[in-house]
Amino acid sequence: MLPGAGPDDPTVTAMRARELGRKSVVVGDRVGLVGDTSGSSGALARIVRIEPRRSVLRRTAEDDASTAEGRLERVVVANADQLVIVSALADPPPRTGFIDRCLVAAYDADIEPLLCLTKADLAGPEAVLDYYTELELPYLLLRPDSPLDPLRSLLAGRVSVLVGHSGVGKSTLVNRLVPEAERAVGTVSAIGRGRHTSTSAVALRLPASPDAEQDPGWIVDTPGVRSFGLAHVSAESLLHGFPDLVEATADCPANCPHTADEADCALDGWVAAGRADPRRLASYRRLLASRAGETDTRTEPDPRGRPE
Ligand SMILES: Nc1nc2c(ncn2[C@@H]2O[C@H](COP(=O)(O)OP(=O)(O)OP(=O)(O)O)[C@@H](O)[C@H]2O)c(=O)[nH]1
Ligand SMILES: [Mg+2]
Repeated sequence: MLPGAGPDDPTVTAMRARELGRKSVVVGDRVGLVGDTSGSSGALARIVRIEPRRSVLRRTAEDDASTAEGRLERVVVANADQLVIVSALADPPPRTGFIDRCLVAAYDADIEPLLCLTKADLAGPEAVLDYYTELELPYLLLRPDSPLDPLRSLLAGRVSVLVGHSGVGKSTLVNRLVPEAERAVGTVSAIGRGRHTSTSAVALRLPASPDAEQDPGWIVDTPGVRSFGLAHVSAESLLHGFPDLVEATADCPANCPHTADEADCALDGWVAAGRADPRRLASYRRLLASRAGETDTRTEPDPRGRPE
């Protein structure tokens, strides 16, 4: 969409120009165009420049930077202001380990998180919300008939990217917000996994509401992911995803690795004194261990103790 273009203006089709070299264009990029930008049928413009990115949301296939998969870094989206972490309350069940990873990625990329708990018609949010009580994490509960105004006002004026496991209802939500989007919606199999219905990320302009003057914003639907690898985030930055634990580390010895085998790590005393939830510390340490290649990142416990 061209700068200043309204929702009814034609979409311009453009291809990468040779000047770009090996730089890849990702969803959310602002680009410089030359050529036919009329948007008329058959018109083709060329992308000659990528503007500096305000934010870059990345993930790796795995956590361990010493493996090929861990080094394979993907830019999920550029220039996002808000990371909407979509988690179903059932079918598939919520995984706080996954949400924690998304929070780390959001803080690392300087993108504000918003937790959207979908399928509230199937299960209650208590277990998930209890786990996050010490964080000032904004959240919304959604069921198929929920009014969307609260969500729309949180999306207004910003670029928001939806992330979550397959089958949690990202595309369902996008279709409710942008009916013309007609994003394909899949079913969830008997074992509670989605079928990876969406296969590429797509940015959509949200429709303007008649009574609001504000820019309604943009939403990016992404394909479901199994995990959110964090090999690109330093051990120190991992802690930013755990604001409820950060304060305790002021009392740690210099260069404390914060691992369970570090006898002087102040995090144990902090949790023992009831100042943070022990499950949060366990989750942080699982991430630390997983970055060091010690554990399988795919076995995160369910907050309700249900095995995967
Ligand atoms: N009961 C219930 N079902 C829902 C809700 N939201 C979505 N679903 C169903 O969940 C299934 C998966 O929805 P999708 O929107 O395709 O999920 P997705 O997150 O886009 O999945 P991928 O594209 O595979 O990543 C569909 O059968 C939806 O109808 C909800 O609030 N309640
Ligand atoms: Mg989808």
